[in-house]
Amino acid sequence: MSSTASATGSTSTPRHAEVAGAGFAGLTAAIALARSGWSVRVHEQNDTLRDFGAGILLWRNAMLALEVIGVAPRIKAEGVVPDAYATSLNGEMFTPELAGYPYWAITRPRLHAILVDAARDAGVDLVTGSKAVAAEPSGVLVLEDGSRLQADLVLACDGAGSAVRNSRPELVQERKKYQDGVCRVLVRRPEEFQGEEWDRVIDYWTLEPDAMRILFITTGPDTIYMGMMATTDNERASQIPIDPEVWSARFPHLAPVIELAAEATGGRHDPYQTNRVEPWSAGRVVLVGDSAHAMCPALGQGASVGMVNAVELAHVLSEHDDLGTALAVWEDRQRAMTDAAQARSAYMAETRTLARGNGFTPEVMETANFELAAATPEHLA
Ligand code: 3HM
Repeated sequence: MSSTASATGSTSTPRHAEVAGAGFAGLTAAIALARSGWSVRVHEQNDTLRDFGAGILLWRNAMLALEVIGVAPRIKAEGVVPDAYATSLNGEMFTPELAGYPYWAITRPRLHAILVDAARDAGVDLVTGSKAVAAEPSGVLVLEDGSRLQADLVLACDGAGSAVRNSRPELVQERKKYQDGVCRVLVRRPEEFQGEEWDRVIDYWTLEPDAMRILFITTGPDTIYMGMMATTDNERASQIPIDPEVWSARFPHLAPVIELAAEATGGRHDPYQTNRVEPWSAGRVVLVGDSAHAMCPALGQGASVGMVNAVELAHVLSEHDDLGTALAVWEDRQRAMTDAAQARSAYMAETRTLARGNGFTPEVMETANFELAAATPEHLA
């Protein structure tokens, strides 16, 4: 594709952003920038705009970010509030009190579709089949077909394996892999799982002879999200499609729903990993989302921290005319919260503390209670 994006930075011409990646972070940043007057184009390498088939929990911080970009009402209408968060270890069930930490559950495809609609409504140009491969600090996004797109700001929202980030040696990354990984699938909610005991999060663990876990999250009357965690060296338990035999052997009472998981399409397996990058920007190129701070899913905050940082970036850019100042202020504000979220999720993954059902301590929940600079009293109401 070719482009003639403007990059004047004057007050009369809108500032222009080129965004690599139409995931949660890229779409959220695009919506927030477009709503504050930027012209925005998003490049998605796939031929369709979608997310994979699983679910997601959205805590207060994520809901505030979604409130700021105007999509929270749809999340509330189309998602659900689970009744409780129960944990079962070796058959013993406990339900920790989570008062003060509200959360919503929704399928990832639904959240993604809501963000796509909001991006279109905000005037974002969404281009599919367009793969970004590199960026230059002068504000150039380079596509696989050789196009060079000039922008005031280039956002690399192309995920943990970000090609755009990897093209910039000054953005130094440290990667760490952990012992576990998770298969994530969305199953149709069958007749036998219509009872209200399934309107909850239920986290089933066994730790012997090795850790295996099935996390059920209700995502409404039609679907249940299943996160099936195992050590990555347990190869049969670390693959999609789900191997029903190996899972049912460890969770015999869940065999009927494991069968459904085995039939599910659109799921995926990911090893737990952390990806710390410093700094988050180089000239006019900035990393937002997993490209900057992939984290273990144990805290349920990976996508949410990306969406928060995206909304905060647009806010800071509206407060400071000078781009360098804005990016420095933004990274300074968001870095401590993000580092802490990565460290907490890594700790929870390493120690498997959620198995004991007391993982959601006030310290851990600081991420969920992060105060967004972009949120006004009206968003908080
Ligand atoms: C919401 C959530 N919580 C925990 C995990 C995990 O530990 O893999 C995944 C999730 O989606």
